[in-house]
Amino acid sequence: MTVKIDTLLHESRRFAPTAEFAAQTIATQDLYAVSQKDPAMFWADQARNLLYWHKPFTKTLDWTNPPFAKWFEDGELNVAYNCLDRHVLAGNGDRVALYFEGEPGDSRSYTYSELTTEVKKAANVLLGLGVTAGDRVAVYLPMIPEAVISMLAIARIGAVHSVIFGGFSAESLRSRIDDANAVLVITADGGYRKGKISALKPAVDAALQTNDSSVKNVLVVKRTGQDVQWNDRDIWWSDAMKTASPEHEAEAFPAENPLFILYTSGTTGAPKGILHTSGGYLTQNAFTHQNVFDLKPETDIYWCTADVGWITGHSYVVYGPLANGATQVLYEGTPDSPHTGRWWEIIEKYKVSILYTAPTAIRTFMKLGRQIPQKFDLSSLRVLGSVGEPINPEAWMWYREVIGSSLTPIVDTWWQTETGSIMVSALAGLTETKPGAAQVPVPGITIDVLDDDGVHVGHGNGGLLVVTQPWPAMLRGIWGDPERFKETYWDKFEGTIGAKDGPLYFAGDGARLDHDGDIWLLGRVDDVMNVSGHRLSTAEIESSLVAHSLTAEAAVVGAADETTGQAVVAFVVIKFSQSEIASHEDIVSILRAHVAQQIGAIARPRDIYVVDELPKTRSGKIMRRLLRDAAEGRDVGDVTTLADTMVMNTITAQMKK
Ligand code: 6R9
Repeated sequence: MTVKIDTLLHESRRFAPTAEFAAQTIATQDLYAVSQKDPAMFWADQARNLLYWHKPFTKTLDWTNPPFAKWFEDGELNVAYNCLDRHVLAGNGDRVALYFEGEPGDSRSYTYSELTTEVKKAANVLLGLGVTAGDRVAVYLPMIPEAVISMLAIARIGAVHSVIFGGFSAESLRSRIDDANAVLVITADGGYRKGKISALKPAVDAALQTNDSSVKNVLVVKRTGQDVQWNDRDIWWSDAMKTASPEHEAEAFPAENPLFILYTSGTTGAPKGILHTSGGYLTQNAFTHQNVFDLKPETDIYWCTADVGWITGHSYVVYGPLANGATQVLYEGTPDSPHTGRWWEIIEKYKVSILYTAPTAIRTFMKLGRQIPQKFDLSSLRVLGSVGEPINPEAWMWYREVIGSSLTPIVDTWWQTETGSIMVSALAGLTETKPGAAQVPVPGITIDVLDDDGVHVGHGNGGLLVVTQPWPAMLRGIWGDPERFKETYWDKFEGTIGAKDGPLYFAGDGARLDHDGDIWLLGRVDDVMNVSGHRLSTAEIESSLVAHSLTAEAAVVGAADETTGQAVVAFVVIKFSQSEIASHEDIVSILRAHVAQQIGAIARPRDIYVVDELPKTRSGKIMRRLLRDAAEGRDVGDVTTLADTMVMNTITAQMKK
């Protein structure tokens, strides 16, 4: 939900951590003082303290060729070794790494020793299939332990994973596999979602139908036991693992070795493959996971509800927590299966102490009512986190009062697929929090809010959020497209006053500084929507709609939605030749299904309005702003720049039909 600017400055509630909490917290105020003196040196210290380096680095940061940064360049490490073996060697092999809870209620757990063995075996399976360092491997799995095992096994041998969210369609899967030239796909027969079995393998089969695919093999995890089509290239995961050796020595790779590609929506049609590398990424994730959440790996039970198909799952299910030796819960299903108290039941069962989730989930629970969580014992919770979109103060307060017994600190963490790690957030034991504000850059990160000319906006004003200095977990580029990388993130402020000390990273988010200088996020400033914390591009959905033979033209907007933050609303003009053939209802359901099939169910428009014409400027640009007004039920704003000023009247009349 986009926070309304004018209400922000009136938010006067403040919540300091209790004295008891503050007394035992890991983070110290010192972190800010030290990091401000020399951020790069601060990160070098963190890298040395938090990670094991097979070969220590002597160079910290190379920013001589911006925006291409290199961190800890001459150092060597193995990411999986850092997440696994070293904890076992330190005597923590019996600590539980994962408590897995399947949606139908099955559960299993893995200690750090067991997880290490599984990953070693999986690494040997990959090597046996001819996967070598630098190769790309696509992972298309439900939220099951094998997803974590696969990612770590790929990292262990120096290959690059590209995890594709299980909700994406065959079409989306194909384009991502092709863009990265993946040699292997790891998938499952299916998974459990919303009380049903959902299939995954058929999408892989469809994506690989063309014979020119770079994919040589498909490893298939048996999760549901449903029937699957079988091809020569397919191998059952369990067969391969049964005969794989549990011995595998982790080899060291350079700190800048690519770790993964993760596709995310941009302002234009094709998703961007965001590239992350190893040493810097792992450093910032270990640091933020420890200090933002006040993680005590010996005693905490941590649960991040994100799917590994998103960046939050990469950084705060896999890499941050495991690098820190945390014990965590991994849950396969949806919050309401088989009943609406499922999450709270899991928290009670495992005595979860740190919960990290998204505002859209919190708002859904708010609507269902507090009596549901109140039936469970949530007293183990001591830190609550939020991520994915701005959290409105009302949801923040509910989260704290109902889930956090009016006691727990809430950390609202702002970051992106591109930033790799948390950038702006309170630190649980240190910061006096404000409902609705992400507040302060984490130590080592420098953030500013600027106007279009690159001028700092000053307290009490709004502008655009920028990162002013390189940071360890920053994206290293867009896979195969260095130009787009520069253009999207670095060109915006080039040559402005603000950029005199170096290039500025443009995040695409609006922000406001309050009277204390604290940061409030205001939502995207571009054509990227945020639906339930997931990024979707207007352009991508529009191009899917116009790809259908019924459609002549389409415009998509993100309209405010009480539960999902924003919802996809589409306006379509039907081809004249088709307009007599199908009824409105048919058109709407055909097109909704079409988008779901082409992109994935998350992109399926909430509403589709069939209209005669779209509002356009004289130069032919669609004025989405007016459509958003209409979709949100507001009076339509200034129409004077429209070629036909009456068109919005016709559209609003047609929407009522
Ligand atoms: C981690 C993640 C990134 C976009 C980002 C912003 C929005 C994320 C937020 C937030 C306000 C927060 N966003 N966290 N807005 N407050 N705490 O979500 O990555 O999927 O790449 O989305 O999400 O608009 O630009 P990603």
